Amino acid sequence: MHNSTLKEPKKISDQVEIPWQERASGSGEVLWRDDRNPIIGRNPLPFANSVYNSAVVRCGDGFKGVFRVDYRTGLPFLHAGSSKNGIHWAIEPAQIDLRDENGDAVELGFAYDPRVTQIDDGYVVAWCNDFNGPTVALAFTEDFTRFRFLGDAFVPFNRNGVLFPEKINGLYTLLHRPSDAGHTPFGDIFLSQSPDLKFWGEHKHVMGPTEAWWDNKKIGGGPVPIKTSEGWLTIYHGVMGTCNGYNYSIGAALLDLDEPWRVIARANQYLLGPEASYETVGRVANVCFPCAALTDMARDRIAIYYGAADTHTAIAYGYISEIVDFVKGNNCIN
Ligand code: BMA
Repeated sequence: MHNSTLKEPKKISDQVEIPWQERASGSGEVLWRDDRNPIIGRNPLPFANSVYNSAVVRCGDGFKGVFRVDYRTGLPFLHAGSSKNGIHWAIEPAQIDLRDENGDAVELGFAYDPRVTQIDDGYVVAWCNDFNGPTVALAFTEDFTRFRFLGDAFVPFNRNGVLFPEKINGLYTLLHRPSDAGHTPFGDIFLSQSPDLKFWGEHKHVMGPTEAWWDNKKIGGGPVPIKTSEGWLTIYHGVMGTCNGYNYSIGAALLDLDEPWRVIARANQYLLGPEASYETVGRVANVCFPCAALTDMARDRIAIYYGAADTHTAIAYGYISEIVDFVKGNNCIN
């Protein structure tokens, strides 16, 4: 991937079936859980206590992913993984092979909450990186074997970097969430653009917490936005402050296709919040943290991958058109 030779995005293959289960009869939920959840449970690797807040994509005749792996030191790092069916994942025992432009290995202090975007002739990983404190870093890969470090997009502190799947007005477009060094008690989603994934500008404010209590503390981007006729369907996490701590739920909004810093509609309530035991019990209780979505546009299906209680990886399903209707029908934007 070089600026001068940018190619058209590859067509995402709809040949590989994404994971799917039908909504239980009688359920009125707009998102519903896979009954095999959590698909990744505690202690999935000998040196790791948990894998969660991770990103998966279609790739070849199956699926690939970049996973947040929390070591028993407490520090998180990124590992690649692969799957034939999107449910059973083989996670590499070693961290991703990250190299700089000279081919030298890049060592990270910590790395977490990856998102993966298919764009141009490969995939861009955005994650929260240690750069004298957390910020958003990017890497490019074609094969999930070798990753080229593209650098830190912003100075600290920042998290929740999510790259759009195509350039908008000729520029790469990244959602991100400026923050502080700790468990940030505030947070709005901003957007920045770049001609080359290196120099970022054209900064815009997208949206912040609302007065609805479910997301009154902070919000942050989730899976890669999905292009629909009604706008970019953007699934995000919204955080409520309670007397027992933060509560993370999954919300959705529609952003303008050409000017995605303009919010067309935003649901005034969450689509899925912590209820299941694997969401309410774990290292951090009451967390549903979406980082990826697989779509089957022909069949209107979405499978949302989310971290549960900072301990497990889980999947929820929905119909894309129903989510769009839910956002428009419960809109809180004038
Ligand atoms: C956020 C991030 C996420 C985590 C969430 C809940 O600040 O650290 O990785 O899932 O808190 O603990």
